[in-house]
Amino acid sequence: MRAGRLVCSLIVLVLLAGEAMAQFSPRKDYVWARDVSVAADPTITLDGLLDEAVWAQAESLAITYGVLDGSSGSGWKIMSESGVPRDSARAVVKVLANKATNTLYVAVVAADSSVGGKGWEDSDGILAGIYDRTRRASNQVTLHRDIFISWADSTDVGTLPNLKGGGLPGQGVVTAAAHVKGLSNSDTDGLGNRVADEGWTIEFAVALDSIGYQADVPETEDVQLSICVWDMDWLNTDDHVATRAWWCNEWGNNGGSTAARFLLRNDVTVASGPLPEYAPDLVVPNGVNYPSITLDGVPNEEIWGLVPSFDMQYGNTALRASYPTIGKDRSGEWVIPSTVNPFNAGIATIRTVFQGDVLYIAADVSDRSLNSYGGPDLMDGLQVSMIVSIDTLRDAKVHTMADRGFGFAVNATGGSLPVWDAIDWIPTGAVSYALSLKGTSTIDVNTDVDQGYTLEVSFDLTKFGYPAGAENKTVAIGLTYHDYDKTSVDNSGYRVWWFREWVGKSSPAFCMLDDAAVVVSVDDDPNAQLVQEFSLIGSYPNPFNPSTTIRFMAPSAGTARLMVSDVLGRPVHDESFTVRVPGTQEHQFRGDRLASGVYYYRLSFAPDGSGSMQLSGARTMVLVK
Ligand SMILES: [Ca+2]
Ligand SMILES: [Ca+2]
Ligand SMILES: [Ca+2]
Ligand SMILES: [Ca+2]
Repeated sequence: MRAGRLVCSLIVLVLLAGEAMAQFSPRKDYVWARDVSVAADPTITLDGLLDEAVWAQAESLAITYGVLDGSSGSGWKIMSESGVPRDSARAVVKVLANKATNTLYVAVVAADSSVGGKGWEDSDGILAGIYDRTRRASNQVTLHRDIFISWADSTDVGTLPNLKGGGLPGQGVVTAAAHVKGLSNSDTDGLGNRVADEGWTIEFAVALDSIGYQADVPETEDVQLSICVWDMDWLNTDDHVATRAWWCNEWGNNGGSTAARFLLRNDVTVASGPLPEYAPDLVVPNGVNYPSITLDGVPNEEIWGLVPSFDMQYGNTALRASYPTIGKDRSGEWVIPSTVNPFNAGIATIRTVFQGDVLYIAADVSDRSLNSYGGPDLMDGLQVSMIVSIDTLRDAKVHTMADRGFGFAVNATGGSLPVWDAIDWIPTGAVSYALSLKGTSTIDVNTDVDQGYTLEVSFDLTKFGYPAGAENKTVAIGLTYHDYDKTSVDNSGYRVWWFREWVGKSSPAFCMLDDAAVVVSVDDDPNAQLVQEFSLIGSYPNPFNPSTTIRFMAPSAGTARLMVSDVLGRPVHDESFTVRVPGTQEHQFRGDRLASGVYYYRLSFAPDGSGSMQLSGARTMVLVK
């Protein structure tokens, strides 16, 4: 113990106030819904007319055929092969909320020279999907309500669109009304002369109670609602053509790609002025001050011990509930139905950092049964799905950004096996990775207990369409941790995902490689006076050779004791030492006289003069010589 010295290393996310925040790349997958309950007249009458004064104070966004709006899932398409759109789909979406009635209001204002339609493909209107929290199950995260408001079954001249969809209407979720500027379902004046319409307006309300959202809350509520605008024109003429354009997701939230987010917060009102920042789902810190990471599968570089982490584990609903924004809704798990219990879910600890144009992801996985790749349901490994910002890889028909899934699996010899898109992208240098087994782990041996593996993956973002040196790059990713266990008592295959399970499924996390979030070490602990209780932080590096540093927090001066045992529980080290000053503590442990292998350690702490003693849980460290 370096007695008496307040030594610690911790991450400082240097968020330079003001200017640095303004450099955040604007994300395009959300819109704020201002509360109208504070307005002099908060009444919104659902009649398709936006003549209420509060609509003039609504936030809005444009959905326009042929225009990229910056959201990874947005796109457009033409429904016929031969037609040429002259008056393609375009609309402005406006949004409000009323926290007193817990209602979301949405208006869609479309410009359209030929309003109406008939049949599924040949109609005007919107297809939207709203994520329904009340229908969520642990392994079913995409349950949603379709909102389909169109002229699909309205063939008579002058009729208005129908409201239908999954669970609608009649269940009190959505109420809608429309108004036409022109003559719907007819393109002529009855004398054979073409008559152009001006457009249509749809005004609808979502009863938020019915789908598990709350508008009157102090923290941001992320209502997941995407909108696709359908436009059929000149149905009975040679110019007949139908087009669509969508914000974030073509098929509602049941489809792949991105969930659009309507944001609610009780202090964001029509009177509250500038809108708050909406933080990224994950801030990836900047490792510019540290040596380049060596991609050897062993995340023992100092910087890996300093960056934040999060865990993934099957069956851990509390953990999932701790994920940011829509990660609470979209993260989930799946298990092979025939799985034989008992089943002992491991933990994957994920860390991210970037250096220059390279994004690094490290996983530290505890796994008692390692097995070589036998398919997506029977593998040990990690999958990273990523929306790729390369314009040449956009889908030729729907124009959405490309979506790729990179799999990194344990192979039969204890090394690594690239799967799915990793196979094609590794040779280009865009993706690199290495995997390392922990301790005495073996592959496909079902009579022992393994410890798991560690993984380091890198993505050269210049090969994913990002300009070299670009500031504050944003990346949409999802992570899936696959675990297959086969022992004398257990045969289980499952996967756990953070934000999204697969390519093309549900919504990725919006991650920002924040130039200003610089990882630095400091020889001073500003939080030392705030330490309330004894806690063991962990050891770095791990694996180690020959020394590692154990960090813990002490609330006062006292005596600490470090106890180390081998995998069979035999003590190999027992040492007491004095803590002179409260705060973050470091204690070095050397393994010179020990053999390679897995060791467990626990720490106890007795505050001076208290007569009591606290004991930490056991942790694992691996000595590799
Ligand atoms: Ca109205
Ligand atoms: Ca039309
Ligand atoms: Ca390394
Ligand atoms: Ca396993």
